[in-house]
Amino acid sequence: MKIKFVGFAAMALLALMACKSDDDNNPDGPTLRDLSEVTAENETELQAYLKTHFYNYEEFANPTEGFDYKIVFDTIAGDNADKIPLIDRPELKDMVVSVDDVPHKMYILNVRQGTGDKPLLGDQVVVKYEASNPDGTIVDASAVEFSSPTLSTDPQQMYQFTEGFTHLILDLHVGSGYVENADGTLTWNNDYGIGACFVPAGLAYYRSGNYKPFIFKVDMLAFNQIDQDYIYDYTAGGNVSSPDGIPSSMEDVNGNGDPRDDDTDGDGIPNYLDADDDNDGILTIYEYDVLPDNNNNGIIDEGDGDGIPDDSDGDGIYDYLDPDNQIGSGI
Ligand SMILES: [Ca+2]
Ligand SMILES: [Ca+2]
Ligand SMILES: [Ca+2]
Ligand SMILES: [Ca+2]
Repeated sequence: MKIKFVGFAAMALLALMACKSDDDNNPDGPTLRDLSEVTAENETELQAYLKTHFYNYEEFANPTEGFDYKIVFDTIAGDNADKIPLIDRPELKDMVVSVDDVPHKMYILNVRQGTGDKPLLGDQVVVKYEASNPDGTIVDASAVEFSSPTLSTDPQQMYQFTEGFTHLILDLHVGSGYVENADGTLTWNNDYGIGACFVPAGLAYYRSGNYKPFIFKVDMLAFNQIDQDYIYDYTAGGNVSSPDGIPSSMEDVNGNGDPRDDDTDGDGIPNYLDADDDNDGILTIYEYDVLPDNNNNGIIDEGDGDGIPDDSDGDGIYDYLDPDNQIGSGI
């Protein structure tokens, strides 16, 4: 997929990353308020917002010609006194996410599901978004789409997006694609996922000293699988990219939807970043199914052509995750 980048969008991404990379352990970072206290305040503010505001659900249900398919929030008052508050909409759901053992309640408003597939954690996504506070202040927005992996290449960093924003993205499906215009711009087919989330600071920018709850709106346009493994190269004096043929989102060995907690060899590098998942000295790519020494049929470790994933020593562990057998043509 060909995706256009522009300077403004790239800057917006960097701003999000800079905020997220701040950390409790950073001696230069801000002294943070108590997380439980901030979360309780934010929950009260979000509840009040969701009870006193509605969104343009009638326009989405019966779109007039020229409707731009943007979510608009407004207060329930005056001419709008009879509107259904956000908190009572069937398309609003809540979930609880723990941060430092403090439960955080967040809300996802899934306005339109999208007709395509949905991304997994670790995929690269293309979205349009807007970040604001409940008082209406728009903090950050990309008028055009930008692209970023949802998993950082730094295993210590949770997400390149904030956690609340990531949960929204993972709830939405993409649409059927786009048309490329004569001038190179893209027009997305009008069937992509549209949603918003309402999150306390702990799932937004608490770690950078911003204690306000956030509202994120997202148009979910596209996603790609990416392959992020790296290896230390003594010649280069640092880590170099060494894709192993398995997309990051597929390196979720324990199947919990999160590739960050799968570290087969226990060396502190999760499999999605580890070019040799079982640390047997043979790179995963040589024990998997992508190079000429295997038959490249898309089945894990299917090297001998019998259609069954190879488990050479019969212990129930695929070769590429099994340190006590060393199958493959070499390193
Ligand atoms: Ca990989
Ligand atoms: Ca996992
Ligand atoms: Ca590892
Ligand atoms: Ca290996």
